[in-house]
Amino acid sequence: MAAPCYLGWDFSTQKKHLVHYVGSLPLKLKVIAVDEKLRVIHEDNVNFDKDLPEFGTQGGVSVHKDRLTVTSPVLMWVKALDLILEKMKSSGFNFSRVKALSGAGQQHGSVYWKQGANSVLQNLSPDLPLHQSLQSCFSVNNSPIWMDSSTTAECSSLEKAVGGAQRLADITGSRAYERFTGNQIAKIYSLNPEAYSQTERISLVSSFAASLFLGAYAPIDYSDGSGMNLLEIYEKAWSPACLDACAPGLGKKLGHPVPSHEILGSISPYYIQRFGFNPNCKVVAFTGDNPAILVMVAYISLGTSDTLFLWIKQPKPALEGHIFCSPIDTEAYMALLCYKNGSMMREKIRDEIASGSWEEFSKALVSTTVGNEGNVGFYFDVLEIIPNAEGIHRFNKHNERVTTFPKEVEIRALIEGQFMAKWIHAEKLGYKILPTTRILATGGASHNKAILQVLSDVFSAPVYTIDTANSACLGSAYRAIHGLVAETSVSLTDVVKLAPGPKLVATPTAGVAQVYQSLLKRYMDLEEQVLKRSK
Ligand code: 5FX
Repeated sequence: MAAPCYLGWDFSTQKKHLVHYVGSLPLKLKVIAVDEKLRVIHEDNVNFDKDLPEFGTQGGVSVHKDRLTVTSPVLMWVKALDLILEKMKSSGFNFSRVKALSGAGQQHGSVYWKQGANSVLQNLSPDLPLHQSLQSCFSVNNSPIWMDSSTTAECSSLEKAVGGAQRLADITGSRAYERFTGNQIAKIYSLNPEAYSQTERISLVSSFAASLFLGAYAPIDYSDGSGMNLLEIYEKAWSPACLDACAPGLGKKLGHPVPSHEILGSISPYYIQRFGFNPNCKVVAFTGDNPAILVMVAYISLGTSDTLFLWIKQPKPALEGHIFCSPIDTEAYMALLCYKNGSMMREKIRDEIASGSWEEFSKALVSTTVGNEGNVGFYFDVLEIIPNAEGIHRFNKHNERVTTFPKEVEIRALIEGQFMAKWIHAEKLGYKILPTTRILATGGASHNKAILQVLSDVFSAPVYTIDTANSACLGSAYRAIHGLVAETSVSLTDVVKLAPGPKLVATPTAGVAQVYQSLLKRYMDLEEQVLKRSK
């Protein structure tokens, strides 16, 4: 028998920059195969816009006239899977080698299966592509996705129904967010009650994709389920109060959530007959794209927006950021914080005062001292998520507002400020920096050593980098392997030992911890001031 391999699917975003409001659209469906030594042996993708022009999407999505409603055609995802499997087949990929598969979906997006769809899934004809068999299986053809922000009214009524924003965060890990699935379902129920009542099952993009491989409705996993404003993150069960506030009979339509490493079953006979998959190939629960890449202790994506992922044992849900159940360890949690003024802000300052050159920018940064001699800055070109403030605010060492800083001071204030903000808000969500903490930096700025040094100093932890162009796919392939052995208490950390390791790029400078201890406290107080002024 040919050597086994594992597939990781990515039904999410092209670049792992996790940009909530700008750029980075879900352009492609991707797959990676790794062998037992975790070497990548095959990669493929389908570009939604170019390969499936009949759906008329831009970046795989359709932005509606109100600019707030954003959807993707559900059949586009199905057809993309048909295409990619055919591509793999024609390239000679040996499907019989696949021992297990798993995958990632963009978080929060939802799929509405019509009455009877499960039986269609269970009886797929191997002579037809999936999209032909499934074309009448959806009660809502355009799936709301994570970029949608049209449900402000539903968010308010959900928070009200459960006793306020903090109460909702305490139950589900997040206050109400427009893109979170419960609010999207509530909108569908109120605008189109008929479609809602015809719906037999509601999947997330991740569990929908798993259903396609399983040939039956796949359950939602705890981790992706935490992005719905519906799951009690400690009990790991749907919250009756949240379900009732969103739509009637919702619990039944969602099915029971499962641990993220659960083996859901063997692959559907359809894939065995049509592509030559091994009948023993296992489908491991799919999860969200962000959870799929959480394989390290702390993770900072320095993309267009900056995103911080944290591994947390005792979370403190707050009005900002999100707590999700960990996809790796059922006892742990992950926190996610997203900042809009990330790399775009750094680039803006670089262009304005460092002649557009990263070299000049870095030179200025290293020419200044840790702590910036007490000068602190807040740089929010667009309205920031955390804190909800806007504008540029500079303070000297006496906490007095100043209108300008010299070039070098400005650059250090920007970088130190961005990382101090992350540290402070991570701490608010319950994150503790331990001697074992490692920070994994990815995205554009992860190539800039001077910036990473500041990150390491502020967090007092070593910083590593990895190439993450395919991180959600790779994370999914590793999770497929982990799913097979999780029952024997092998941890994901053991599984990924063979993976190409992250590269150490910065360690904390001796003696700087004290400098930041007092500066972080000041930064927190000044942030309060900035927030008050922005209101
Ligand atoms: C996370 O909360 C998000 O909304 C995004 O990062 C999506 O998961 C992107 F797919």
